[in-house]
Amino acid sequence: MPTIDAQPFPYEFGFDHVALVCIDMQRDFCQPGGFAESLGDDISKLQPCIPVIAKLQEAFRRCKLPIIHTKECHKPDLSDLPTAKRNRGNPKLKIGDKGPMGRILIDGEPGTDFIPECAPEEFELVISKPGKDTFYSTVFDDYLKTRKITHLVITGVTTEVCVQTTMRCANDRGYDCVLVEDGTDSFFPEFKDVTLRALVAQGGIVGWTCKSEAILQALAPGAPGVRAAAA
Ligand code: TIU
Repeated sequence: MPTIDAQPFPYEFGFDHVALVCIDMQRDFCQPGGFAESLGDDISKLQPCIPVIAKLQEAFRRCKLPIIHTKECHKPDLSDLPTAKRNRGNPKLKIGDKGPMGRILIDGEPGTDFIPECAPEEFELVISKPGKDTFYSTVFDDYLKTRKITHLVITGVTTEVCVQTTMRCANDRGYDCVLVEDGTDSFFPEFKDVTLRALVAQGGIVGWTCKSEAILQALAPGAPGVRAAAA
């Protein structure tokens, strides 16, 4: 049972009960010419977490531990898109409209797909979620309960929107969550900083944060328990 360096105190997880969660590493959020950039967001701010998440995915795959990928998107008929969400933001370019990489945030469109650096592999769970919260209107909770997963290593974008929302909702459901500090980014670095601080304040009121290196060390070949988990 590894115990890793974390804030506000060490984080312990069992190899049989942990999963990596990669939130919304989608082309429309992270790549040039996508939805976010067309709204004026600075996508360069989201680039640092990409190689970190790729490394964590590699380590979880090597240890045969589950990885869950989410994408924020809606059905082509927009039946799962609340009018309030469609009308929010820039009125010139709405969810469902034709954007630079296909219909914006519609499942199956090129811009909605994962960036290649962090893309799912065969048999990894992909959750298409209509909300910021990964639990809302998805199989996430059922999947975790069926597999007896109790500990979530959380990564993705953006820190204060879908990442924070998912972590708070997971915490309320009893999951022990650690957010990887260098495995998440925001268009607004000051929001990332304050989110990381807020999550662990008051004795870890929402959970833990850690550096990716702490997770990678715990999953490194030869680390205690790793060989057994990979067998
Ligand atoms: N994935 C996610 O956070 N969705 C967003 O809309 N984030 C923004 O920061 N806009």
